[in-house]
Amino acid sequence: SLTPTRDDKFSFGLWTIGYNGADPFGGPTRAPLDVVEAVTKLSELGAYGLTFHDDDLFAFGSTDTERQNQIDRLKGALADTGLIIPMITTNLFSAPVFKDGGFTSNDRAVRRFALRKVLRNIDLAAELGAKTFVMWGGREGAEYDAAKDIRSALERYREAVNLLGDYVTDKGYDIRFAIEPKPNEPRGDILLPTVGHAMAFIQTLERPELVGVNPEVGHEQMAGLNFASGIAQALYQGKLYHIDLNGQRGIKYDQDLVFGHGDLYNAFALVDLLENGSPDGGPTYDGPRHFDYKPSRTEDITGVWDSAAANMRTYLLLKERTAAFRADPEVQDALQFSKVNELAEPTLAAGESYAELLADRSAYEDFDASPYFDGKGFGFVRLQQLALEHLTGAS
Ligand code: GLT
Ligand code: MN
Ligand code: MN
Ligand code: MN
Repeated sequence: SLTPTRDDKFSFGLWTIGYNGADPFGGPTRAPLDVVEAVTKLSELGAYGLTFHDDDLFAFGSTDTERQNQIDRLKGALADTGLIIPMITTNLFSAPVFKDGGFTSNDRAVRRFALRKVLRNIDLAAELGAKTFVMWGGREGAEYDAAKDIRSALERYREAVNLLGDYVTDKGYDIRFAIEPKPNEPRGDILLPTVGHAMAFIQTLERPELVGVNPEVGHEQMAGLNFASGIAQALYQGKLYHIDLNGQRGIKYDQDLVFGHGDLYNAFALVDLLENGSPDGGPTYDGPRHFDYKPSRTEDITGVWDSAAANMRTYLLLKERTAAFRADPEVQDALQFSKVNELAEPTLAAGESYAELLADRSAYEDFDASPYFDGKGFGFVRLQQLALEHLTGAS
C-alpha cells in the first residue's frame, strides 16, 4: 500500500520539517514550527517517530525550567499520538562556542563542555527510550591544513566516543551510537568524511560493537560516491545502525532534497537493498527509515507537509517497484545471464588451497580466454534497462 503506517518505521528530524528556510544568503521564509504541532502532524501523516537535537527542542542556553517545560510538552504530544523517539542527537555545531568543533576543538575547555552537553543529552535519550544516538560532527574539521593536527583530532574524537561508550555501559542504557559522515559543509573539510572513513575509525574504538554509522544519501553523493554501494558495505560489516534518507543532485552543496528527488536510480537500488537484501539473500535493514531533508525555502507550511508526505510516498512507491522488479521472471532470467548469483559462490572449492589451484590445469593452462573477446558479454545493460522499465512503471 502507498499509505504510510507505523510498521513502515518512517521518522523525521524536528529540524527537517522545522527548517525555517534560512540559508547563507537570506533569512527565514517560514515561522517557527512548534514541537507539539510537529508531532501531531507527523502522526497524522503516518510516521512512527520523531528525532531531534537538544537545541531543536529547547534553545541553547535555556534554563532548566525552560528545558523541562519543552520536554514535558513533547512527552504530552507523544502520549497523545503514540509517536516514539527512536533517535536523539546533540547539536555541537550551531552555537558560536563550537565554531572550531566540539569533541575536536583546539580549545580543551570547549571539548570538555561538548562532552558534558552530550552526556546530559544521552540521559534524555535514555529517558525517552531512544535506541540510537547519532553523532554528526559537522564542525569537527578545518579550512586550513596548518590549523588542525588531524592525528590529534582523531585521537580526541576517539577519546570522546570511548568515554560515551563507558557511560552508556555503566548506566546500563540500551543505546548504540551512529556516526554520520559528511565530506564538507559547514567546515571546509570534515573529519570522518565518508562511510568508509567512519567504519575504519570505529574499529579503533574500545567498544566497536556499540558504534555504527548513520549514512546520509546526499553526504556520500557530495563526495561523488555511490550511496547504495556504501550501504551494502555497511550492512555487510554489520554497521548500519541508522540511515538518513534524502535527495542530492551531484557534487555540490548539501541539498537535502526529498528522498528520490535526486539520483532516482540510486534511490531505487537503495530501497531494493534495504527491503529485499542482496540478490543472494544477504541482510536487510530493520531500523528506522529516517528522512533528513529540508523543505525548500520556496515552500509555505502546506509545502512543508506535502514534502514530508512525498518522502514517505516515494519510499513506498520504490518499495512496490523493487518488489515487482525482483519478482519479474525476465529480471530473474537476466540476473542469471549476468551471473549475479554466481558471485556468491566461493572462488575456491571447499578445502581447496593454492596447491590444488596450481594443480588445476583447467584454471590456467587449459583455460580459454579467447571467447571473452567479442563474445560472452555479461548483459548488464539489459539488467539496468529492466530496472528502468520497472522504475517508470512500464512493466
Ligand atoms: C544537520 C545535518 C544533518 C545531520 C543532523 C544530525 S544535523 O542538519 O545537516 O545531516 O543528520 O546532527
Ligand atoms: Mn544533508
Ligand atoms: Mn543527516
Ligand atoms: Mn543535513
